[in-house]
Amino acid sequence: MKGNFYESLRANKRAGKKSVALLIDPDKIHDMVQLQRLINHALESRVDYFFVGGSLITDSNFSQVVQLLKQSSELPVILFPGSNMHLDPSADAILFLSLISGRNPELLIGQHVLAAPILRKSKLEVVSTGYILIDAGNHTTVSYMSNTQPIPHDKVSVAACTAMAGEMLGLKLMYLDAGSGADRPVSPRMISAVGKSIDTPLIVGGGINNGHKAKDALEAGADLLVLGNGVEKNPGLLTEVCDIVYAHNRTLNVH
Ligand code: 1GP
Repeated sequence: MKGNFYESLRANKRAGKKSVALLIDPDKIHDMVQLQRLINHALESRVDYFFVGGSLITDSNFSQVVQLLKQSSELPVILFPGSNMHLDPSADAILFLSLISGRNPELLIGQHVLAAPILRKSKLEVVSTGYILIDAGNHTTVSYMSNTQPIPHDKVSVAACTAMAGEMLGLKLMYLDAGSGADRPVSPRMISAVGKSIDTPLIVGGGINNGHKAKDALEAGADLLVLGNGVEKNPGLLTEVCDIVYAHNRTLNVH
């Protein structure tokens, strides 16, 4: 399905349809049997996308993970890279992340320059994404690894103006992230303010570890929810959140 990821997000947003991505961190996959079980669970739960990535990947099974995902399902596999080393041409698309909440030039443009010629040769769909880190109440790996300060949890208008500026710069997608394993997810108030400030699809993730938090984020205006850590701890969460999204989409008469 190369070339369709962004269009699917746009079409879903126009229709008011919500979706769910399961984030797979290759470092937390110890063997392919474990991954296959997770894939089967995700398919039964009816997730929409697989995201693959992590802020720090120390294991070398990145490509193996992407390949098994591609072999086992038709669902789009989207790279969510922590650095320019996390590229794999067999995926469908890549979130070409610019960390616009931070002021680290390496993550605003530096890594992108290194990755650009590799991406140009690949068939990956490249989706420019404004990546906005929000303070989570605890120190997440991403805030440490990115050497940036997240936007304070209650500074709603800073987040909204950051997203607005990102859209004006031509970024096609916005990702509000409290970071993996966040104590506090992004607040519904902030999601709502950001959503109202931009026309691009809005991804929200970080610390969504129960159905209430997922529902709050959806109702506030998230188009796509990303679940990672919470599913590792409680696999039932995935089905619970997918059921919430499915029920919402059924009211629109789209599935
Ligand atoms: C992290 O948004 C993702 O970048 C998912 O966060 O692992 O906390 O679900 P969790």
